[in-house]
Amino acid sequence: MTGQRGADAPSRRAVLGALGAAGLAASGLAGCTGTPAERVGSAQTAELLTSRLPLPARFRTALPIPPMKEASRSDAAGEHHEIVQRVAAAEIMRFTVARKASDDSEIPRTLADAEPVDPSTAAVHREWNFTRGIVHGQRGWTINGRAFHPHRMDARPRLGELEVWRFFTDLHHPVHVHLSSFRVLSRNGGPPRRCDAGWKDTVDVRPAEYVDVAIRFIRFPGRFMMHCHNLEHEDMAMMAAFETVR
Ligand SMILES: [Cu+2]
Repeated sequence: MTGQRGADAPSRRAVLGALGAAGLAASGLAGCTGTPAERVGSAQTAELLTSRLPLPARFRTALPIPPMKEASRSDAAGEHHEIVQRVAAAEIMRFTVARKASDDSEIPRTLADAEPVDPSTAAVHREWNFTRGIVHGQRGWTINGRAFHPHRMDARPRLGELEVWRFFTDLHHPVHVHLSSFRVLSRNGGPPRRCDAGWKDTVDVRPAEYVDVAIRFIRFPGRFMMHCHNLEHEDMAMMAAFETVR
């Protein structure tokens, strides 16, 4: 966040950034400043908004979190628990707009030129199926029916080659890939959503959906991860390791 918690702010444009580490990251900051806000960047794990602050005003930025019941967990004794998230909103920051300031800032119509990718040049297509499954004999979450194992490489992408990865889901899974950002090509075979534009580190795959992304790993050979960004799911084995090779 720019500014400080509870601090005075001038009446000019503010940029609010939030890095999310919630169990389920389906949340948003939109509208929280009391003035129209525009999204200038987003991934599932981070959101960037800008808004011109009115004078005088006091407002709080709150993070609305939809009520949800999601995830289940088995504890060490094998006992099964449903996790119910009841938080409706969390207050994360308070502003007092206390002094006038000139501001002729404008948001450009185009924020950045993301170079086009041509999926027809992809060297490899891979499919990743995010579903409930059995993890060490208990209910958990799996990718392609398998629980995470740190020494098993589930893919070996060649550095520099374009790949198309298709993510299938049973329920809602925000899919996060380490090392390289990717571009969302399509959802359920149709066009991507508006929020899919630009480079992404995570794609929010909705229940019973499949999403195609184009990804190219460059520079670093080694072992990396992909996983569902829902903490309860990644903690219950919904991760896969892959190794980039030359
Ligand atoms: Cu998940």
